[in-house]
Amino acid sequence: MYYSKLKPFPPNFLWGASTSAYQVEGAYKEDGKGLSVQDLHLLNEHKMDFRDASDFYHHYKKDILMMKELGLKAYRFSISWSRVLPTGKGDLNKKGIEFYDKVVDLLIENQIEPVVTLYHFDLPLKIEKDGGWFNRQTINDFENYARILFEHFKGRVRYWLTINEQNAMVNHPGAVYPQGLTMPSKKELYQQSHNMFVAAAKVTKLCHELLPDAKIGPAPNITAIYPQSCNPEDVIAADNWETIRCWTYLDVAVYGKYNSLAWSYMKEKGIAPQIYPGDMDIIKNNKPDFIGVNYYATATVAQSHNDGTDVSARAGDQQVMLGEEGVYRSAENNYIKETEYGWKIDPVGLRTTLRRVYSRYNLPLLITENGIGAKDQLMNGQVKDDYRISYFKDHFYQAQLALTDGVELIGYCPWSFIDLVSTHQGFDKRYGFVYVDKNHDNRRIKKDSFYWYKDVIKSNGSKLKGS
Ligand code: BGP
Repeated sequence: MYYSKLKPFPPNFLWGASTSAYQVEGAYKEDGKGLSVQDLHLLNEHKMDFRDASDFYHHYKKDILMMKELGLKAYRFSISWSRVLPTGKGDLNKKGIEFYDKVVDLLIENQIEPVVTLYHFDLPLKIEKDGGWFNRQTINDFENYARILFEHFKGRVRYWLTINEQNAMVNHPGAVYPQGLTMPSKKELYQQSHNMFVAAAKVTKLCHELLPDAKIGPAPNITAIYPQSCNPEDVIAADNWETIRCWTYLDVAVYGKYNSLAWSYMKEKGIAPQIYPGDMDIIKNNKPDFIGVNYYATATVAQSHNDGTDVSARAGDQQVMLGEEGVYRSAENNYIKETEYGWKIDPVGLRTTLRRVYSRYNLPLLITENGIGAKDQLMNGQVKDDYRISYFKDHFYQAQLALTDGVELIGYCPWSFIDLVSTHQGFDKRYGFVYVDKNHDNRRIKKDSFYWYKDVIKSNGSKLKGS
């Protein structure tokens, strides 16, 4: 639909940027921090490990001042559970929580709203070894950890995210099961996921009780799935995968019940989780206040052949759809360009995704991740990332169109504020507005996109147009 006039971004729009603890902090065992599953990532030619990351732990003051210079209204980051509670439970690590005190206070001092993710892929290793999310005790441990944070940051943190990309952890468990850990079966993953739903609902309840002024929600990886053609069988395949990959997760969180198609799928595959008495009541009675949307790229799929060839051979990550026997096959889409890492660049898909999420759930939406990973080059002290500027120009414009469509979009936190360790490609793949020079003591260099984004925020997005 075309509009003669676009709705302006609201005056309190949360122009932000995102990171996660294990991807930026470094200091992986400093000041009493316990190990998380992410600390097991091994070095190889592409993947540096996460032990040093962007060394935000030692650079946070300068980094937050750069956020201020950028004009950020919000900073979405995660707290490392094992920095606060080294084994995931038991005694509080005072120095660990003090680090987050300093971060939160400095953000507030600079009028930057902290948006805190409780758990972003970095389960404390001890908890994982005791059974991880498969063990129902982890639900209680997560609740205790959240209680500590809610009580501690009361009045300071008003936006909370429960679990980052629960759906990516089910569909691409490699991100959270580095070498040295046993990869669970699919059935176990679905049980873990069910336990996470219960944990998120309990924490949502706690947040509402302890922090009546705060808002809390999930942050799944959501993307519209296109059918390869108007062949009705392709349409069914797209519906299958969009439901199984995306809506299942939000339907449980928001409506308090499993999507019927997703449930039929789980039954057919023999992976339906065991639901314990009281689980669905807790979930149903504790709905999120908003939905965090991590959007990178749409995907295109075709009808299943169901002949043993539906799963493609190429290696997958969270945006590459591999196909699933009897459910869907991955397909090409010649209308859409892609990044050098094979992720589709689909700004219009962002508008479609936001419209679909909003019309299904009618809750305010916060874009908690979106961005382009690239092999940025530092030359003569500069990073000329015009491709990133063009990416965000197009995506911000489509977000404004979604706003005009009526979507209640409260903010946009691109991934990422600063270069950080990519989940799959280490430091080769950079996302930040700020470059981290790994060869010179992690020094920071503002990229061209930093200055461009600064103007966007300053003008509250009033000069945007798609390229
Ligand atoms: C999301 C994760 C982030 C981040 C991002 C980019 O799925 O929530 O933690 O990693 O994807 O992905 P990658 O690092 O694999 O390029």
